Amino acid sequence: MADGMLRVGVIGTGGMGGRHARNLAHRVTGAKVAAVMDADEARAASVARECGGAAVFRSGPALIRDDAVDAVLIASPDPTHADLTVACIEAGKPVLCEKPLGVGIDDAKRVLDAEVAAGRRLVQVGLMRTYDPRHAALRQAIDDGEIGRPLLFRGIHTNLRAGRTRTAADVIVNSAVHDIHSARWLMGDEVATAYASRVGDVPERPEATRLVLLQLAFRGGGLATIEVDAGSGHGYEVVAEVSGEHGALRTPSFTSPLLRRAGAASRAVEPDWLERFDTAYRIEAEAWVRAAKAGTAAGATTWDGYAAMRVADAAVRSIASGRAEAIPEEPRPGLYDPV
Ligand code: ISE
Repeated sequence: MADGMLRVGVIGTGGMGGRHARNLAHRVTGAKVAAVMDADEARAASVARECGGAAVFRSGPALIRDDAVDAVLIASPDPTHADLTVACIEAGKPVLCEKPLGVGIDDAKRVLDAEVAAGRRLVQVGLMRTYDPRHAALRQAIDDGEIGRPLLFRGIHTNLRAGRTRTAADVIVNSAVHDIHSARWLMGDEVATAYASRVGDVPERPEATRLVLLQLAFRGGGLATIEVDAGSGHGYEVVAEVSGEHGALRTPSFTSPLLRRAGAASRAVEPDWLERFDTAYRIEAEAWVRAAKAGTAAGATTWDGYAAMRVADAAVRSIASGRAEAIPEEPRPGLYDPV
């Protein structure tokens, strides 16, 4: 670490990685972007310039190994997450890996096994909703006993448009995984069974999925429903609601003011997660940098990423089987005991 600054290497400089890189360079104290890598070299070079002249790498593993990189942020496509995160663990470098921890349960398990074998927490998973002030306020109210024991989590998650063709597995593993994490965190429990159903998108492409609905049952008796609309057309919205024994909580959906005009009242809806969760991404990166410099770890753990993936995996199996799928109990490795 030069000048007390954490030298971060960013792998993947598209929408999400570019935002992380700019946050680290300009909005987070104690870190600088030392290196970047992207399959699109011109894009990497342009982000490197915006971040004060970071070195541009052609390969993720080479960036991870470089002595001028203290810690790594991974925001490349989902299929690369597990291998790159395992490489960071093997190099002994702290890593913030975007969710999900790969494209399926085998990927997530590989990362879990590698970190447990290393015997120390190096991985933070980009399940960042715990850093969103609107979600954190719900958790605080639950901790303060405002609603008693949580009984039901309801998550609504809409994307503006699907863009590419999204299968049910893709919508569940890439998008619903956030809401699964929120449900575990806000209910304070692990999921026992998952039932999932879907609505198709366009008849010409039967695998294309517009919407998924998940119904989860927790070990302690609580329930959750999660809806993800992959192409709502109206905007990006994430709502979390928890009903408890004697009260209910709901995150406010919008930050925009209520506009009354021409005989109508309306509110603008954010177009995407970069806007809706702008604050959360900054706070998440601050927490990661602080922890990496202190030799500790913060945020969602590999266990959280793995546990969310196990639920996602059961939901994907449920789409195929048409039945609720069980998630057998699995002991959490001691490495992830709360401190
Ligand atoms: C995207 O990858 C994200 O991480 C967003 O937070 C999520 O809401 C979106 O659905 C995903 O595709």
